[in-house]
Amino acid sequence: MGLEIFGFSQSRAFRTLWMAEEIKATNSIEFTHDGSIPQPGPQLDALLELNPMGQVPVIRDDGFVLRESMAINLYLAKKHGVLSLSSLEDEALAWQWSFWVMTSVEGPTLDALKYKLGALGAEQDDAKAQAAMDELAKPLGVLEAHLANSSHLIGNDFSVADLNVASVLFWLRMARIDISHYPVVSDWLDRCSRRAAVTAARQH
Ligand SMILES: N[C@@H](CCC(=O)N[C@@H](CS)C(=O)NCC(=O)O)C(=O)O
Repeated sequence: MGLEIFGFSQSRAFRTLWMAEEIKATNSIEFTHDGSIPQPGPQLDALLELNPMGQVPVIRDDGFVLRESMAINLYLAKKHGVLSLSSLEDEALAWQWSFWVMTSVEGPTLDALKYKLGALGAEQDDAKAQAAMDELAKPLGVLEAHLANSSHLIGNDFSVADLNVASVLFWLRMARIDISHYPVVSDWLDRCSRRAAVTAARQH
Protein backbone atom coordinates (compact mmCIF):
# COMPACT_ATOMS: atom_id res chain seq x y z
CA MET A 1 0.00 0.00 0.00
CA GLY A 2 2.65 2.52 1.03
CA LEU A 3 1.99 6.22 1.08
CA GLU A 4 -0.92 7.59 -0.94
CA ILE A 5 -1.36 11.36 -1.31
CA PHE A 6 -4.69 12.85 -2.35
CA GLY A 7 -5.01 16.41 -3.62
CA PHE A 8 -4.21 18.41 -6.74
CA SER A 9 -0.78 19.98 -6.72
CA GLN A 10 -2.01 23.61 -7.02
CA SER A 11 -3.79 23.16 -3.71
CA ARG A 12 -2.43 22.86 -0.18
CA ALA A 13 -1.52 19.31 -1.23
CA PHE A 14 1.63 20.92 -2.67
CA ARG A 15 2.92 21.06 0.90
CA THR A 16 2.56 17.31 1.26
CA LEU A 17 4.08 16.63 -2.16
CA TRP A 18 7.07 18.80 -1.24
CA MET A 19 7.55 16.84 2.01
CA ALA A 20 7.18 13.52 0.20
CA GLU A 21 9.77 14.57 -2.39
CA GLU A 22 12.17 15.57 0.41
CA ILE A 23 11.79 12.07 1.88
CA LYS A 24 12.10 10.42 -1.51
CA ALA A 25 15.37 12.27 -2.15
CA THR A 26 17.04 10.73 0.88
CA ASN A 27 15.08 7.60 1.80
CA SER A 28 14.11 6.28 -1.61
CA ILE A 29 10.45 5.79 -0.66
CA GLU A 30 7.82 5.58 -3.35
CA PHE A 31 4.44 7.22 -3.06
CA THR A 32 1.36 7.51 -5.21
CA HIS A 33 -0.45 10.75 -5.90
CA ASP A 34 -4.07 11.16 -6.91
CA GLY A 35 -4.15 14.76 -8.14
CA SER A 36 -7.67 14.77 -9.52
CA ILE A 37 -10.13 17.44 -8.42
CA PRO A 38 -13.00 15.45 -6.89
CA GLN A 39 -16.22 15.90 -8.81
CA PRO A 40 -19.59 15.56 -7.06
CA GLY A 41 -20.57 11.90 -7.10
CA PRO A 42 -18.47 8.82 -6.36
CA GLN A 43 -15.17 10.77 -6.42
CA LEU A 44 -16.28 13.29 -3.81
CA ASP A 45 -17.92 10.53 -1.77
CA ALA A 46 -14.59 8.69 -1.72
CA LEU A 47 -12.80 11.85 -0.51
CA LEU A 48 -15.47 12.43 2.15
CA GLU A 49 -14.82 8.91 3.42
CA LEU A 50 -11.19 9.92 3.99
CA ASN A 51 -11.87 13.47 5.13
CA PRO A 52 -15.39 14.46 6.20
CA MET A 53 -14.33 18.09 5.59
CA GLY A 54 -14.07 17.22 1.88
CA GLN A 55 -10.67 18.93 1.74
CA VAL A 56 -7.22 18.07 0.50
CA PRO A 57 -4.53 17.13 1.26
CA VAL A 58 -5.26 13.78 2.83
CA ILE A 59 -2.86 10.87 3.08
CA ARG A 60 -3.38 7.17 3.55
CA ASP A 61 -0.17 5.62 4.80
CA ASP A 62 -0.38 1.85 4.94
CA GLY A 63 -4.05 2.30 5.81
CA PHE A 64 -3.56 5.13 8.32
CA VAL A 65 -5.59 8.16 7.21
CA LEU A 66 -4.48 11.67 8.17
CA ARG A 67 -5.69 15.10 7.13
CA GLU A 68 -4.48 18.69 7.74
CA SER A 69 -1.37 19.66 5.76
CA MET A 70 0.77 20.68 8.73
CA ALA A 71 -0.04 17.56 10.77
CA ILE A 72 0.68 15.38 7.73
CA ASN A 73 4.12 16.93 7.25
CA LEU A 74 5.03 16.71 10.92
CA TYR A 75 3.98 13.05 10.89
CA LEU A 76 5.91 12.21 7.71
CA ALA A 77 9.05 14.02 8.91
CA LYS A 78 9.05 12.13 12.19
CA LYS A 79 8.17 8.78 10.67
CA HIS A 80 10.96 8.90 8.10
CA GLY A 81 13.47 10.91 10.12
CA VAL A 82 13.71 13.46 7.30
CA LEU A 83 13.76 17.20 8.11
CA SER A 84 12.78 16.14 11.62
CA LEU A 85 14.10 17.53 14.88
CA SER A 86 15.98 15.41 17.36
CA SER A 87 15.10 16.95 20.73
CA LEU A 88 11.60 17.28 22.16
CA GLU A 89 12.15 21.01 22.50
CA ASP A 90 13.11 21.43 18.84
CA GLU A 91 10.17 19.27 17.81
CA ALA A 92 7.89 21.48 19.90
CA LEU A 93 9.33 24.52 18.11
CA ALA A 94 8.29 22.92 14.81
CA TRP A 95 4.75 22.58 16.19
CA GLN A 96 4.93 26.19 17.33
CA TRP A 97 5.92 27.51 13.89
CA SER A 98 3.37 25.28 12.17
CA PHE A 99 0.48 26.42 14.40
CA TRP A 100 1.69 29.99 14.06
CA VAL A 101 1.72 29.94 10.29
CA MET A 102 -1.78 28.47 10.16
CA THR A 103 -3.30 30.83 12.71
CA SER A 104 -1.44 34.11 12.10
CA VAL A 105 -0.22 33.92 8.51
CA GLU A 106 -2.23 31.64 6.25
CA GLY A 107 -5.51 33.63 6.23
CA PRO A 108 -4.08 37.04 5.27
CA THR A 109 -1.60 35.42 2.87
CA LEU A 110 -4.44 33.73 1.02
CA ASP A 111 -6.39 37.00 0.97
CA ALA A 112 -3.37 38.84 -0.43
CA LEU A 113 -3.05 36.25 -3.20
CA LYS A 114 -6.77 36.22 -4.01
CA TYR A 115 -7.15 39.98 -4.23
CA LYS A 116 -3.84 40.60 -5.99
CA LEU A 117 -4.63 38.07 -8.72
CA GLY A 118 -8.43 38.25 -8.70
CA ALA A 119 -8.45 34.49 -8.15
CA LEU A 120 -10.37 31.87 -6.16
CA GLY A 121 -13.68 33.67 -6.58
CA ALA A 122 -12.40 37.14 -5.60
CA GLU A 123 -12.42 40.27 -7.73
CA GLN A 124 -8.99 41.81 -8.26
CA ASP A 125 -8.68 44.54 -5.63
CA ASP A 126 -5.34 46.18 -4.82
CA ALA A 127 -6.69 47.92 -1.70
CA LYS A 128 -7.88 44.62 -0.22
CA ALA A 129 -4.58 42.97 -1.17
CA GLN A 130 -2.74 45.78 0.60
CA ALA A 131 -4.99 45.44 3.68
CA ALA A 132 -4.07 41.76 3.83
CA MET A 133 -0.39 42.65 3.54
CA ASP A 134 -0.84 45.19 6.35
CA GLU A 135 -2.21 42.36 8.50
CA LEU A 136 0.89 40.35 7.67
CA ALA A 137 3.25 43.13 8.77
CA LYS A 138 3.45 41.89 12.35
CA PRO A 139 4.06 38.18 11.62
CA LEU A 140 6.49 38.97 8.78
CA GLY A 141 8.31 41.34 11.13
CA VAL A 142 8.55 38.54 13.69
CA LEU A 143 9.95 36.19 11.04
CA GLU A 144 12.39 38.82 9.79
CA ALA A 145 13.75 39.37 13.32
CA HIS A 146 13.97 35.64 14.02
CA LEU A 147 15.80 34.79 10.79
CA ALA A 148 18.23 37.67 11.27
CA ASN A 149 19.88 35.51 13.93
CA SER A 150 19.57 32.08 12.38
CA SER A 151 19.82 30.73 8.84
CA HIS A 152 16.73 28.56 9.37
CA LEU A 153 13.74 28.56 11.70
CA ILE A 154 15.21 26.03 14.10
CA GLY A 155 19.00 25.98 14.22
CA ASN A 156 21.04 26.04 11.06
CA ASP A 157 19.48 23.22 9.07
CA PHE A 158 16.41 23.21 6.86
CA SER A 159 13.67 21.37 8.80
CA VAL A 160 9.99 20.55 8.54
CA ALA A 161 9.35 23.89 10.29
CA ASP A 162 10.92 25.78 7.37
CA LEU A 163 8.97 23.66 4.91
CA ASN A 164 5.63 24.24 6.63
CA VAL A 165 6.08 27.99 6.96
CA ALA A 166 7.66 28.56 3.54
CA SER A 167 4.97 26.52 1.78
CA VAL A 168 2.37 29.02 3.00
CA LEU A 169 4.46 32.10 2.15
CA PHE A 170 5.07 30.73 -1.36
CA TRP A 171 1.60 32.12 -2.12
CA LEU A 172 3.10 35.63 -1.94
CA ARG A 173 5.65 34.66 -4.57
CA MET A 174 2.91 33.07 -6.66
CA ALA A 175 1.01 36.37 -6.57
CA ARG A 176 4.24 38.31 -7.31
CA ILE A 177 3.77 40.38 -4.17
CA ASP A 178 6.88 42.39 -3.37
CA ILE A 179 8.33 41.50 0.02
CA SER A 180 11.79 42.94 -0.63
CA HIS A 181 11.30 45.19 2.42
CA TYR A 182 11.68 41.95 4.40
CA PRO A 183 15.12 41.13 2.96
CA VAL A 184 15.95 38.34 5.39
CA VAL A 185 12.60 36.61 4.87
CA SER A 186 12.98 37.07 1.10
CA ASP A 187 16.39 35.47 1.10
CA TRP A 188 15.24 32.55 3.28
CA LEU A 189 12.15 32.03 1.07
CA ASP A 190 14.35 32.01 -2.04
CA ARG A 191 16.68 29.46 -0.45
CA CYS A 192 13.68 27.26 0.42
CA SER A 193 12.24 27.55 -3.09
CA ARG A 194 15.53 26.48 -4.71
CA ARG A 195 15.41 23.05 -3.06
CA ALA A 196 15.35 20.17 -5.53
CA ALA A 197 12.26 18.71 -3.82
CA VAL A 198 10.31 21.88 -4.64
CA THR A 199 11.10 21.45 -8.33
CA ALA A 200 10.14 17.77 -8.09
CA ALA A 201 6.86 18.58 -6.30
CA ARG A 202 5.99 21.11 -9.02
CA GLN A 203 6.13 18.32 -11.64
CA HIS A 204 3.05 16.61 -10.15
N1 LIG B 1 -6.50 23.31 7.06
C1 LIG B 1 -6.57 22.42 5.94
C2 LIG B 1 -7.24 23.17 4.78
C3 LIG B 1 -7.40 22.29 3.55
C4 LIG B 1 -8.14 23.02 2.45
O1 LIG B 1 -8.88 24.00 2.67
N2 LIG B 1 -7.96 22.53 1.23
C5 LIG B 1 -8.65 23.11 0.10
C6 LIG B 1 -7.75 23.06 -1.14
S1 LIG B 1 -6.35 24.09 -0.96
C7 LIG B 1 -9.88 22.29 -0.23
O2 LIG B 1 -9.81 21.07 -0.28
N3 LIG B 1 -11.01 22.95 -0.42
C8 LIG B 1 -12.22 22.31 -0.78
C9 LIG B 1 -13.32 22.57 0.21
O3 LIG B 1 -13.08 23.22 1.23
O4 LIG B 1 -14.44 22.10 -0.05
C10 LIG B 1 -5.14 21.96 5.57
O5 LIG B 1 -4.21 22.74 5.78
O6 LIG B 1 -4.98 20.82 5.11
